[in-house]
Amino acid sequence: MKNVAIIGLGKSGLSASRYLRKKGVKVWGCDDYATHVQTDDHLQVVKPGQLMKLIEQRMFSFMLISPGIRLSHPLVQKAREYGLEVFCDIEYAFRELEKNRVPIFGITGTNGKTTTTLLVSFIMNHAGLSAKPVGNIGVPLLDEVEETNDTNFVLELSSFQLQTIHTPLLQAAILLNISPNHLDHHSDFGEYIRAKQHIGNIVGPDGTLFLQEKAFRAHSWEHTRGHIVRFGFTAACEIFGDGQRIVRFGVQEEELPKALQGVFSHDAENFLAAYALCRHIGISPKQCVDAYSNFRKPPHRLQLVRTCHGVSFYDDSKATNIEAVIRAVESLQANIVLIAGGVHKGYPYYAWKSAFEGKVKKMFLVGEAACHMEKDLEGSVPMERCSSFEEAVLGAASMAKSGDKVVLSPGCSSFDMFSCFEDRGRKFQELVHQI
Ligand code: UMA
Repeated sequence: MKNVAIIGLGKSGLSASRYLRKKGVKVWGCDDYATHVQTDDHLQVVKPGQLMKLIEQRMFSFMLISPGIRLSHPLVQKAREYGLEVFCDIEYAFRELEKNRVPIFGITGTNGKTTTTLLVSFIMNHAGLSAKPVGNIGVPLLDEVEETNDTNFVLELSSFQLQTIHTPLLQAAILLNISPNHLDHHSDFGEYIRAKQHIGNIVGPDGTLFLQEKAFRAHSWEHTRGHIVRFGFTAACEIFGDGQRIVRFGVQEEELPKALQGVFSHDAENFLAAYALCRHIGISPKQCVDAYSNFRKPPHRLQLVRTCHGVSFYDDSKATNIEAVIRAVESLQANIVLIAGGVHKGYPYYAWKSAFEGKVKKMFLVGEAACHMEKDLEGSVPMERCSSFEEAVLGAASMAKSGDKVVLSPGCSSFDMFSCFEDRGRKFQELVHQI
């Protein structure tokens, strides 16, 4: 019987374990923190020290790591020292799917990847193609791998996952944008950039990488395997929106969806990326544009929750990095009361200084990031540190005047106070409805 080690027994680890069980493989699982996973016939849960010994005894055929496991993790280091192959559940799924010739489209970027993954799937479904959003969106790919898959997989990929995917199986891919994020996980910004760029190397032969114009200009792409097609807002791009129409390879195609005409926002950019990919596989311009008018963004993305006494409350809990908060502030008119903070990810907040000028009237800060924000933004915007999330929301609500916007756009992860960003957003909405 084959033996495989899995590190991290969360969503990805348990999904891989279920899949391997069906193949008759014995799984040895290990988690540094979780205590809820029980040993059964096919999953033997062991302590890190025991797993270390089993690696030394050359017990395993390979090691699967969950996305949240750093490559510097001692078990990963040990595995590599013993020549054991280490990769994530998606790489394993790719190896399984390689023979099936299933169309897989990869989507990554610092911001907008979940929305774009859903949008691409939505347009495909609208055009009569079967499509399933999978991956970082919360659906482990291995859960969907079957003997005969007859769907298009639209695969959201994080930088964590990209680091250990090598099989070039993507039919096409989108890279939406790159800005500093996850510096608590990656050794530096350079490593994060390389992980994101790597999506261009896992497209198959003749595969295309649809690349944001700004990212194209900011980084070097000479080693990218995929054929690069740029999308954006200028005529330098193969696919661009001029505020009115979409131009593709020099041909004026459909008018932009009404909601995106005259705007050059990240929503418009996400749409152009989805449009580029969907046109690439033969979906008509009209079908892409028509689908967009029925598409609803997932919650917690600058979602208007309620307007009360002239104050609008926005839930942007998904904004877990610097750039996402800047986008939120740019999208709204002045007089913003901003609730920010949570788990500090290791980057400075200086970029907010100029972005907030004349727009953000006060910040209410929570979590361990609060002291870093106070230090980095000193003298630029009034700030108040709060001892709880409730205190921040109620404080922001009570100071806001008619015409103001109270915005939860944390710029940080939520794990110090919540189980996930959705949980934080739900709590915000609940408090807002009580006001
Ligand atoms: N763990 C350890 N040691 C460590 C770190 C983690 O043992 O050093 C254990 C934890 O105790 C936990 C398990 O590993 O039990 C969790 O593994 P994980 O953090 O890799 O999370 P999963 O539950 O497998 O979920 C992952 C993605 N999570 C992360 O990348 C952090 C989910 O993305 C994804 O939906 C899921 O796989 C299915 O593909 C979430 C996410 O936050 C949404 N992604 C980040 C983002 O979008 O910014 C990258």
